[in-house]
Amino acid sequence: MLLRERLSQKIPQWREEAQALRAEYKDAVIDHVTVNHLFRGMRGLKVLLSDISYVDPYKGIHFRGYTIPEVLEALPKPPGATMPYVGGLYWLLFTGDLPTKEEALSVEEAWKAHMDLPDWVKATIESMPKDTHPMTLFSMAVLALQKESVFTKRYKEGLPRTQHWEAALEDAIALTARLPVVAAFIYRYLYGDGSYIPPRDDLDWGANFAHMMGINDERYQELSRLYFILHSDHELGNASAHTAHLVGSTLSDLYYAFSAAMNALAGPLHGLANQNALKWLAEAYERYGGVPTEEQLTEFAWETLNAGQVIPGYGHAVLRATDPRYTAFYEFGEKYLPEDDFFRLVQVAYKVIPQVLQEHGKAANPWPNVDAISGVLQKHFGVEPTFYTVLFGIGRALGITAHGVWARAMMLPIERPKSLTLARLKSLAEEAKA
Ligand code: HAX
Repeated sequence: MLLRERLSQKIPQWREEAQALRAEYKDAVIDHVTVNHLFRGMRGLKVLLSDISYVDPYKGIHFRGYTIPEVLEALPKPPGATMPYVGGLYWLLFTGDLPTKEEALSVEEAWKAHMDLPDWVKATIESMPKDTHPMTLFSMAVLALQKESVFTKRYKEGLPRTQHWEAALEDAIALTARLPVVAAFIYRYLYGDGSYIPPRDDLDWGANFAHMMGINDERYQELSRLYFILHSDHELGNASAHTAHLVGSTLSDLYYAFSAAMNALAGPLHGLANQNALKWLAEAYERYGGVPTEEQLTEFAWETLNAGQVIPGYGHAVLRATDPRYTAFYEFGEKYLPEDDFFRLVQVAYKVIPQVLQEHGKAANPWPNVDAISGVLQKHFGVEPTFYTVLFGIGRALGITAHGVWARAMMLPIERPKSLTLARLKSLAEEAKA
C-alpha cells in the first residue's frame, strides 16, 4: 500500500524530532493547572500531542495546517465533482502532504478491498429492536468487527513496539472502509425495507455511501463527501477523539477505541447536538406554522434559554467565531437548496441567535457551530434526524484512526493523570496561594 510506504519514510524522522525535543526541553513548563481546570473539564489545558489537526479559535479547524477552504480547493476530485475524494483527505491527515490524484486514489482503492458487510455483523444489527438508537447499533457493529483486528492478532504474536503503527494502519483502513457500509445498512434496517445495497466498484468512498443509503442523487454524493471531510477531525481534546486516544493508549486496538469514541459522540453536548439542533428548528417551524420571522425566532430562543436549556448548534468550547464548517455547509445550501424552508430558517437563526446569546451573557461564543446546519442539509434529502450523529461518526473515524496510528508511530504511553480528593485539592490550593 502506497500510504504505508510513505509513512515508513516519514515516521523515523518524526520520531527523531520528538526525541530531540524531549531531550532538550523535558522539564520546560508549557502550561499551568489551576483549581478552575478541575471544575471546568480541563478546558484548554495543553496536555495532548498530535500533529493531525489544530483548531484556531477564530479561523477554526486546520487539517495538517490547511484550512477548510484550502482543503476543499486543493484536494483531488472525482471527474465532474466539486467535492474532493475523501481518500485524499485521509492521505493528508496521515502524511501531512496534499496528495496527488494517484495518491488519493490509492487510499480509495485500499478501502475498496474491505467494503463488505460480514454476515455476523448484519445478524447482530438485525437481532436488535428497531427502537434502538442508531448510535447504539453503530457502536455495537464496530465492536462486532473487532475480531478482525490485525493489530490485536499481531500483538499476540509479539509484534515489536516500533512496528505497532503498521498493524494499526491496516486496522484503520479496514475499519474506515466498512463504516459507510455498516452505517447505510443500519439506516435501511431501521428506516427502510431492511435490504442491503452493496457498494459499487465505480464509485468513491463518499459517493458509495449515498448509493448504499439508496439515495440516487448526485447532490447527495457531493454532500456525503463534504460531510465526511468536514467532520473528520477537530483536534485531539474533543470528547470522542480523546476517548479513542485514551482507550488506544492501553494498546486496545482501533475497533475498541473507535467504538468507545462513538459512545462519547452520542452525548447531547457533543455529536447528538446535530439531531437536537434540527429538532429545535422543527419545533420553531411548527409553532409558527412555517419559517418564523426574526421577531418570532427571537421569542422562541428566549423561551428556550429561560427554561434553562441550551440552544443547540450554537457555542463552542474552543471556537470564538462562526465555525468554518458551518460556512462550508451554508455555501452548499445556497448553491443546492436555497429555497428549502429549513435552509431559510437557518438563515433567520443566523441573524438572531448570536444577538440573543450575547444579551443572555453566558456563552463565551454566541456563533453557530457545524451542528446548527448539518442536519438541515440531510433533512433535505430525507435522512432521519436520529441518524445524523452516525454520519458525524463516519466522518470522525478518519481523524480518530489517523490520531490512533500516529500515537502508535510515536510510541506514546498509556495515559494516567492524577485525581485529587476535595480535601487534597484544598490543601494544595492553600499552599499555592501562600
Ligand atoms: N445556549 C445556551 N447557553 C449556552 C450555550 C448555548 N448554545 N453555549 C454555552 N452556553 C452556556 C453554557 O451552558 C454555560 O452555562 P453555565 O455557566 O450555566 O454552565 C455558559 O454558557 C458558559 O459556557 P461556554 O464556556 O461558552 O461553553 P462550554 O465550553 O462550557 O460548552 C458547548 C461548549 C458546545 C457544550 C456549549 O456551547 C453548548 O452546550 N452548546 C449547545 C450544544 C452544542 O451545540 N453542542 C455541539 C458543539 C459542537 C460539537 O462538539 N459537536 O459535536
